[in-house]
Amino acid sequence: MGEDRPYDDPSLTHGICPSCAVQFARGDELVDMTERVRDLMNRIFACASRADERAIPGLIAEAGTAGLSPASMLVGFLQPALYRAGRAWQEGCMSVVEEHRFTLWCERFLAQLPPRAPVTPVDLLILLAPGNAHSLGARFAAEFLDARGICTQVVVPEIPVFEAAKEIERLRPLVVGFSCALSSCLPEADRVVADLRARIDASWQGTFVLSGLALRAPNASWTSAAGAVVAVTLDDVERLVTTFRLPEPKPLPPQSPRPPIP
Ligand code: B12
Repeated sequence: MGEDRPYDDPSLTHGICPSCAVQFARGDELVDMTERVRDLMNRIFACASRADERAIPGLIAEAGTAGLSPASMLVGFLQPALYRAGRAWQEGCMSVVEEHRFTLWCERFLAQLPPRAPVTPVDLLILLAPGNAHSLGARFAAEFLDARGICTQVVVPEIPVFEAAKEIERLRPLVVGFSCALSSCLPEADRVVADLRARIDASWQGTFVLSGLALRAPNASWTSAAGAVVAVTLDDVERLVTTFRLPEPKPLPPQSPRPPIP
């Protein structure tokens, strides 16, 4: 079948970037590290299920010692934990009360992460779509995009349209994103986009984007009647912001010395 010696070398070969391959010349240390992180993930889920808030500072410190950034803690621990909680509720293994406690625990965890520095100028302002109480998604998105160098501000909970218009005129972000968790949010957010276009000072040349859980399959092909961009992934939003950023001013070509005036 094409095997070659040595047959008994089970070292990690696939999926490791070259710098990690050098760092982990032997696979054992890398495997041990993933075990440590997996164990931490399980303890986070257990503490959230018990609503044990006293455990939060210790868990954050432990994750920091393991080299995880706040964004990695959110994407690696809390987001899958919330997904698991949602599944448990769907399958009838978690009551509504337990799910609410779990979610509150996640909010407290998020609140205890090191604060993000206030950012200006703002690339992306995230607002909640009308009727969307799922504020965690919008706040997580802000953390992740900030970690990718997209200066992001988020306003939760939902605000009225006239307040949104004032905030957009004040911050003048390149992109305004609406977080839509429920399918019913999509036409509502679209209505607000049309309303905001009519209200906001015409000198603001930014664009609107709709994103969030509601735009996963089967809604991914949903189109906005108000002309908002529909973003399914954070990469879509990152690309959009990047295209809107003003190009860096090009350095002037070296000037030849002016000839002396005769
Ligand atoms: C936590 C939760 C709640 C909490 C929210 C608390 C809070 N402060 O956020 C509470 C208890 C309030 C809640 C209420 C309800 N919920 Co709920 N909830 C969830 C749960 C378990 C997790 C959601 C979550 O936070 N995920 C983690 C975040 C980080 O992921 P995310 O939202 O996808 O966000 C990511 C991306 O989408 C993206 N993103 C999000 N917003 C934006 C915005 C921009 C601009 C960008 C670029 C990116 C972006 O970035 C994030 C990071 O990757 C899900 C289950 C699940 N499987 O997801 C159900 C779920 C979303 N809820 C659901 C429902 C039905 C409800 C209720 C109607 C229940 C009820 N009968 O009362 C209410 C509706 C309340 C309302 N009006 O909005 C359904 C939605 C089904 C659907 N497709 O319509 C789900 C899927 C559960 C289910 N399986 O049925 N919920």
